[in-house]
Amino acid sequence: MTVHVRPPEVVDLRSDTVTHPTAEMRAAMAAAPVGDDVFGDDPTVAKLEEMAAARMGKETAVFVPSGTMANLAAMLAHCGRGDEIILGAQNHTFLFEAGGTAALGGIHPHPIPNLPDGRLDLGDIESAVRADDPHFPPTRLVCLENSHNRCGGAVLDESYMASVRDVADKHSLAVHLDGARLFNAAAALGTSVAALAADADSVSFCLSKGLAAPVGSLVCGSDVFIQRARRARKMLGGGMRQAGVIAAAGIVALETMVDRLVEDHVNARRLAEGLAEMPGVRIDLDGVQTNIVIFGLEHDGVRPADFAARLRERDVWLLPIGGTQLRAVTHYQVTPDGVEKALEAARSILA
Ligand code: TLP
Repeated sequence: MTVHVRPPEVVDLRSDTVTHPTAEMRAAMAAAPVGDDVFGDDPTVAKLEEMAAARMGKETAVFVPSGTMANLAAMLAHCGRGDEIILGAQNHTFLFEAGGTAALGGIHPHPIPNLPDGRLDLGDIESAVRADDPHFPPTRLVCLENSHNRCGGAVLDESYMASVRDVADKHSLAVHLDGARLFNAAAALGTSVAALAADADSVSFCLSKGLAAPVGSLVCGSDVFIQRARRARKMLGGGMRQAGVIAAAGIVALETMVDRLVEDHVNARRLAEGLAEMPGVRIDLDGVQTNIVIFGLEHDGVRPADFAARLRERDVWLLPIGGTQLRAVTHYQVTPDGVEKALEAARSILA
């Protein structure tokens, strides 16, 4: 396998997952008190879980290695084999988690279209709920995503969450929120993550994206639910021993990296506005609400994959997606100067 060590001059817009831990995180990791967390002995993990639950306004939390495991553990805790979940066809849980709910949980995904702003139409959710009939899998769960990755980082607000809750209550369904970037959504909306998660039974969020910790996500919910998620984590091989070493970075992430996320949003907007002026670039500026910029490229001479390759030669890394689009994600290691460098490189290729 080729290892792509990132030289310092590179503007890495592939994802906010590429962020490196800060010096403060590394110091905290070195100093962290630890214990065997599967025995419940790790004080640093316990502290992180308490902080996470408090931030999300839930009773309890469990620390897991990744956002993918967080979502899967949550779904295993909500559903049994043969149950069905309603989720967006563009949701990360449906597209990019290796089909884990079906493959490992025996859970039947029922995808419905996402609106361009990441929402699921309430009527579509209701129509997707199965009647009580032996032909059908029982519907158990609705899964939402905020901010919505594939929908360009769009955010779901509290009133939308409340209306999904009403539909879910009407049909006795649970609601899981994939809040991998919920802190970005809260920053964009000027509200708290707890307010955005209030109408969800469970919420997952990632420390290793815009918050820049090296590893880790949390699932938050009621005590009873998290007990089940904890068992699911063990079954998935995610029970970790002296995990305080990585939880320590997560604590620093929550303490120091949340308030600065708005800087990433300002940088994403500048990037989007600059790109919008270039020939062939198709971008909905209103849709750029957080740190993700998804744009189309219809240029006579340059296809999206070539564009990405030529940017890479100029030390600007981003990802082509789906053949016709590209994605750029800002984060704490992308400075305003880095954005200008990316725009200059893009201009020189598309001119
Ligand atoms: N997203 C990654 C890739 O997998 C696409 C990225 O670069 O954006 N939920 C959402 C909304 C996500 O965007 C991701 C990661 C996850 C869950 C999974 O997190 P990890 O990568 O920690 O398993």
